[in-house]
Parts: sequence; C-alpha cells; structure tokens
Amino acid sequence: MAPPAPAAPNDFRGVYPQPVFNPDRGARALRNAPWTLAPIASPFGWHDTNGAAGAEYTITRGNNVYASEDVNADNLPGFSPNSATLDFDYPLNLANAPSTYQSAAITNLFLLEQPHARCVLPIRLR
Ligand SMILES: [Ca+2]
Ligand SMILES: [Ca+2]
Repeated sequence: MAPPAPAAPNDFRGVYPQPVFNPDRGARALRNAPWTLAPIASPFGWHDTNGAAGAEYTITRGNNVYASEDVNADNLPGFSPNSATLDFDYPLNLANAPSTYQSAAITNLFLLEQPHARCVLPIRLR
C-alpha cells in the first residue's frame, strides 16, 4: 500500500544541502516533503513516530531526529522551531548574530541529520 501524500506543504526552506558544508560554498535550497524520495524509510514523513498517518510532532522532532538548541549547555533540548503545517521557512542573515537565525539553523540541522536524506535528494535552488 502506498503511503498517503503529504497533507501539508511540508516545505523545508533555507537549508544547506549536502555536499554544501559551509554557507560560503553554496546556496540555500528548498525541499518539499523530502522523505517521499525514500518512502520505505519514513512512509508517513519525518514527523511521524507511530507508523500511522499524521504527525506526532510539529517541531523539528520526529522518527529520526530531535533538533533543538542547547544554549544553556545542559544537554537537554530547548527551543525547536514549530509549525502546525510542517512548513519550516525561516530567514537567515549571516551578518547578524547567530541568535537571530536560530530557527533556520535548527531546521538545517533537522534535515541534515536525516539518515536517508543525504544522498537521495535532488536540490531545487532558490
Ligand atoms: Ca503518525
Ligand atoms: Ca538545554
């Protein structure tokens, strides 16, 4: 049985796709429902943790990754970007302090750490 099509936009905007390892080495990219390119790994998306349709989380947390800040260095998750539509679209201006683009950085981490995302995803540049 084919998994259901994503019900929400599921856009991850402004991520640095591999092999871009540094912001001065490439452009940010837009990825829509990127898990659909490896549907066996995450048939209900990266925000699913119970193996049934529907996201269990609306933050950058899911079946593979829990991405958050830890600015107080206690090794406990702090703030994570949250989106009811699972659209993670945040501005990034590297001329400003890192605290001003925390959501963009955490979204990039969430995508980068997905185990099946690194080599199978095409890139659509902005
Ligand atoms: Ca689910
Ligand atoms: Ca913490």
